[in-house]
Amino acid sequence: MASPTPAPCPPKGQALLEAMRRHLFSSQAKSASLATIHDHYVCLSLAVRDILLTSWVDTADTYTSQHVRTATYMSAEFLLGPHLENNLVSLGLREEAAAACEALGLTLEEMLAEEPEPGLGNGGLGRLAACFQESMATLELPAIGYGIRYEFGIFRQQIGPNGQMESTDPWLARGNPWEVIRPEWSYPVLIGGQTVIGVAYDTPILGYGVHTANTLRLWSAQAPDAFDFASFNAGDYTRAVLHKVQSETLSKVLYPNDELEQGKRLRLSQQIFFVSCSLQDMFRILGSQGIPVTEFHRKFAVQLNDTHPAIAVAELMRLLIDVHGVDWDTAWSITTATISYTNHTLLPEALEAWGLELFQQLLPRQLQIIFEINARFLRTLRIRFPGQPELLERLSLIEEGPHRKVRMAHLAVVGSHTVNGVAELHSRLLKENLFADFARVWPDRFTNITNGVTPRRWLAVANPPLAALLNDAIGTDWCRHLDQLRKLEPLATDAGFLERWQGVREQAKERLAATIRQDTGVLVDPSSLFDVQVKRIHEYKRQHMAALQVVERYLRLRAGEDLPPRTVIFGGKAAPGYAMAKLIIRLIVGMAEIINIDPAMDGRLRVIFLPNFSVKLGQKIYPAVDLSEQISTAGMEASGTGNMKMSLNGALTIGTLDGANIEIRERVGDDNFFLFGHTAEQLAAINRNGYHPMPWLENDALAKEAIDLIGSGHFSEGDRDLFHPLLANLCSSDPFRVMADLGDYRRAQNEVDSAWCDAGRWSMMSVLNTARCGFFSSDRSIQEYADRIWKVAPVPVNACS
Ligand code: 26Q
Repeated sequence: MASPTPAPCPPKGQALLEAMRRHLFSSQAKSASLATIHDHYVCLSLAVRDILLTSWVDTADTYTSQHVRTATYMSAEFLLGPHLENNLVSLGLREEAAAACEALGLTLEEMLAEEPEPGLGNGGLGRLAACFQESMATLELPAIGYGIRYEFGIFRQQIGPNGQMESTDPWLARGNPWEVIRPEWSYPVLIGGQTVIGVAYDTPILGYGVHTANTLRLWSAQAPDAFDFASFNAGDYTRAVLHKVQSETLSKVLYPNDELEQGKRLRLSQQIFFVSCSLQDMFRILGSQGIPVTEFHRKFAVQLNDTHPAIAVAELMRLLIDVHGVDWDTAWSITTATISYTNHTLLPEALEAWGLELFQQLLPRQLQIIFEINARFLRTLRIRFPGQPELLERLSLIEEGPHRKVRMAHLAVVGSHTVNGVAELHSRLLKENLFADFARVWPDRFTNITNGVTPRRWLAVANPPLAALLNDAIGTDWCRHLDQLRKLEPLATDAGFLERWQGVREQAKERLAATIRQDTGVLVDPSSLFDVQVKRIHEYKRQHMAALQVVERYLRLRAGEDLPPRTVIFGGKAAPGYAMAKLIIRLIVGMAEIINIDPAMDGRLRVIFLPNFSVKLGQKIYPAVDLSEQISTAGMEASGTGNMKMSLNGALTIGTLDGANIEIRERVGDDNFFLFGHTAEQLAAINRNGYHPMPWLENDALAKEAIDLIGSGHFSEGDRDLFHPLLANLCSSDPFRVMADLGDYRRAQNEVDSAWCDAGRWSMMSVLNTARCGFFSSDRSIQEYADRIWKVAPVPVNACS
């Protein structure tokens, strides 16, 4: 039989194909006969890189020659996810790449699967930084992202019978075709009396459908060349090398804690390291353009992503005063005109505070500056609010007591012109609670900018069948102007369209079912309701409440109740030192083990814990979600962004009035959202009267039965002690008010079951969720930052080279 003729390669595909062949020889030094899949992945990436370099170089040229005002986004985390497919979509080359791969006997899917993802973030905050980079490029805004090039990103999670196990993420082990080292841009940073050098590594961030490619600049720590020359001369070679290794550990690993665990010396060193390098880089750019340092704030707007880079307030002061000879008052006006700060949490235990001794050891000059900022700040307060020493103590940059500490959030607020929260409720609570005193002092400093997600990665890349259906139904504008999704509304009652919608959703669910089978070995029914909670594991996010609900469902099914088939899918990492979060994973795994083999379930309940939730896995999960679980204790989730990704892809939400859920519900309509639970205000009132879970539990036979079943060892091979800490916590203090919301959660879940049984109505609600979610584009968030905070305008880039 004749071999099948290869598909004809389109012209651009032809160019990609030739570039791939060339790189196999010139970059990988191989012939086709020896090439591995990874070699081919590298070649395709390099071929794509060759194409995007034009935009990158032209963008840098344009920004330099036009002396543009520039936004810089400082973040300890950038959870980028894989680059290849995103870059292909931005360049409009996805089809061409698929054709080029085919011509080589490969598939684009295999290539994409080869790419290790840069997991340089923990969760929401890091992913937000990545979405924002992409939106800034798409909106043609001059912007630079500054962060740390961690050699090891967020740990890899494996799931065994005992729950989570961690292993390292050596994402750079096989090289990284997406970065360029810039050894000419490296800066010294003095930490604890020793100098560390930060070397720039640049990654291009392409805008969608424009010629702009901005830069993400990540710093890697290097010991200085003449490192510890003294001990080397003295013959202590080994000691010199050890010291060298020590200073290079600065950018070794991302701390895997979000919200919790503090006070680590290395963590503070990481913060000053990347902040100082970034600010020195800005001074270098200023100088190279002949702009005086007193114009710093006209050239740059600096956004602090939470308090992790808040040391920038003191470091910018230090550089202005000590290095550039500016006087204090001028330096302070420049600093506060430059910096703005985004807060991402209300949880008091998550607020960064560094012990004075540690600070003094590592950063004595910066501490001196902080004391001076504080002295001047308190002086003005004393005049404005005479006779209120408690107020001054509450506002001070220094927390008094036996262990005095620097409050980084206070430093950030005092050193910024604008402070924003990330959803309306969160921003209101910031003003009413966490920063209430500051809001009295500076009422106009506080504002809200609700988070968003990029529709390129979270719709066009993650869900090609949905993207194609949208293109067909409402044109292609939605990808740059997500509000255009509104045009879908009339189609929500169009039978023909709903059928195609169903088809798209089935495809996504079948794709996820295949992944589940691969990753867990469990077969799930793609026609069952996919009920999904993926996010970091945290008590305030209440995965344990969802787990209790699953146990209740199991009991009801065993008792013969007729409930529609559900597949309940969990995913997310627990901080390695967070015992309760790990126990919650252990519970879900134990439940899955028993429930998935129980013949009494008769295919009506499956429980899955998908290991190693990541950007890559998220791209497979979000499109396949029927029910989005957003069930945090009201007032605790600053915004959430997974909620937006799911709703955008047509999921219905079951959720509390927390974070951006409130705004999602307002937009999609209360008929298309399953609301339950106490509000933040109601919980505050309950707290004032003294909360106890027992009265709630005593009136709830089903909840008691579920808790007893867990306590009996049913999901732990007879071990009655394993889950004791979790159950005892729920029944005694229940800090996250699970028991207060459990009954109403069950009611809402019952409504979900009935709604699911009317497939036509469910589809209509699904369409309306997508149609009404355009607001949650990160383009809209970034437009707000640019207009209201940064005052940065677009600078279109033309092809010039
Ligand atoms: C702090 C000190 C020491 C070590 C680690 C940390 C640390 C690291 C990461 C503290 C917090 C984080 C991450 C926080 C985070 O992801 N917050 C989430 O931000 C999202 C984007 O705004 C919101 O949508 C989420 O609601 C919020 O939880």
